[in-house]
Amino acid sequence: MREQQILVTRTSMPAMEEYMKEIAPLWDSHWITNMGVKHREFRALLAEYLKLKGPESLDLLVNGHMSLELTLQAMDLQGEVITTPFTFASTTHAIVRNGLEPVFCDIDPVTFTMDCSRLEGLITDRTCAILPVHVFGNICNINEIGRIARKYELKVVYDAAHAFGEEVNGTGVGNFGDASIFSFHATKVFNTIEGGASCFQDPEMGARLYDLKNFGIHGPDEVSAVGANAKMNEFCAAMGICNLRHIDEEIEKRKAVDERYRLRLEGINGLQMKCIQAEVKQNYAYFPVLFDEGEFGASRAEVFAALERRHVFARKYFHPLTNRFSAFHGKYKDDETPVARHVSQRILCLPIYADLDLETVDEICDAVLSCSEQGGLIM
Ligand code: T4K
Repeated sequence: MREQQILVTRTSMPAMEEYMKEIAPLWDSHWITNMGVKHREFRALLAEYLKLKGPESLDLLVNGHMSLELTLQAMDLQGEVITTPFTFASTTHAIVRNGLEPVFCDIDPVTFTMDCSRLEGLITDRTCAILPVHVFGNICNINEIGRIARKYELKVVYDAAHAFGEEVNGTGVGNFGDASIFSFHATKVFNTIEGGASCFQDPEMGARLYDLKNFGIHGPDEVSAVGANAKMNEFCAAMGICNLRHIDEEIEKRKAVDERYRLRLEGINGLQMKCIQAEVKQNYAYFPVLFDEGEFGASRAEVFAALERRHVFARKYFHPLTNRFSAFHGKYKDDETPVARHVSQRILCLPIYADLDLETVDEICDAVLSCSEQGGLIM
């Protein structure tokens, strides 16, 4: 059996020489942070790639989480924020760390994004914003969320950590809502080692965000706001510049992995694959699969163990739901989000990354199918 472990993802990196060439000028300038040349260049390139109005519509930050936390802070919100519990810790923590109250909306059983039919029922006179997540790169119902937000005069901040480079009918996802944040973490489709960005519509909000990421400093003699430090440094920006050159190629390779999974797992009873949204240009960030034990013939735990025996480490993104975190000491309940609970108990993200070869994808599919009577002959 293969000795090498197959993990849920593997960081995409440029050739070492390419990165060395990109960072070499930093040894001449000795300017390695505080919005230097690489930061400015990367910001402009990124705005173009993401199809934003221009570089002034986005800011670069130290990671996805701080992009989200400081974006909420820059909006000066108070009260309740409607969000989803089917997400990474960051989404809920960004709300709570701003002194805001998360209100959990259930999710759609197909896209796993916020179920908009439940949204209006959760709005109170304390609601100030909606924070939906384009989870796994599945795009939320942006039209319905926009309609409801306008009706009740609520802010909308999208957690687009998983949706880098995606488009809906040709519009870059960073253009939706009042703001959207991206994560450029090592585990993402596109990385800057650690990093993130916030895209926004209101330049005044953008200026407050800039203050929050750079101590409110406006020159050697002027500090006009109380901010933190969440700037992207020059080495991370340089990594972004390199990785952006190869991103389309990387996404194409991921697409081939996605297609192989679909070819092998299509039509298996009790196995639900990531949905396809016809209007979305996808990035193939994740390959989530939902197992219905009754119909498939094996539980999520059994599939997980079968993969593990073959040194394949799938991940239970996202389990537990954030409204089940012990950090909240039972304050929130997952029985108010039964669909999210159902999905969270059955989901497994199978490995997907640009360099994953199709033979290994076949091995993974064989292992999954071997758990079910439907694939019982495959060992
Ligand atoms: N919103 C959402 C919806 C998010 O999913 C995230 C992050 C955020 C906001 C916040 O963005 P950041 O502040 O992180 O930029 C990982 C990531 O750390 C996290 O970025 C990501 N979501 C989350 C879904 O996944 P873990 O705890 O699962 O990571 P870890 O260390 O177990 O890594 C997973 C796999 O990735 C490893 O098995 C192998 C591979 N890997 C990992 C690292 C660190 C690499 O190939 N290279 C690496 O350097 O959280």
